[in-house]
Amino acid sequence: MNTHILLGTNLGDREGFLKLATELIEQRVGRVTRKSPIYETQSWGYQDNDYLNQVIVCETTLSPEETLKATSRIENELGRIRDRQGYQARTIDIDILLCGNEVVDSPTLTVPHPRMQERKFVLIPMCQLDGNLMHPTINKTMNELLQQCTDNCNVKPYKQQ
Ligand code: PH2
Ligand code: MG
Ligand code: MG
Repeated sequence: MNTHILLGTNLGDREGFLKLATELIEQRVGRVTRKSPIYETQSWGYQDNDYLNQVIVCETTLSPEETLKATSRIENELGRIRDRQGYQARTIDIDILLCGNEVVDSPTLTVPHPRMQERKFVLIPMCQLDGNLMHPTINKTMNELLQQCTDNCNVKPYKQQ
């Protein structure tokens, strides 16, 4: 199954954390077949340092719940600290966006990611990978979702890649 995963980081060696997270995902979840460009993005939903965001596609035989377990462990190993409620700066955040066309709604995991369509820092890299990809429950393409998205947080390509 093709899993789309969003990486986000706004603390420490951001580029290094993207690279490390991708390597660990490749080892433990499955082959990483696609990577979007990296974007530098304004913090969405609260005031904080700018993020680096990237979407990767991973070919996996794990179930979505098993993927979540593996990615949560990677977040912990890369020093992510969750010590209060709400958003906070993080070395790495690994969010499952899509698991093929599967729909998951459990107490620990919701797929498709319930807020992806509200966020340009997700939709812009998704469109770079495949603007014609259909969202499995909204039934609109990534291009259509980006066109109708009203988020005005800044998203710009990061350096030369
Ligand atoms: N993640 C959040 C909250 N805000 N803003 C940006 N730009 N990128 C993120 O990955 C991000 C965010 C919660 O996970
Ligand atoms: Mg997140
Ligand atoms: Mg998360």
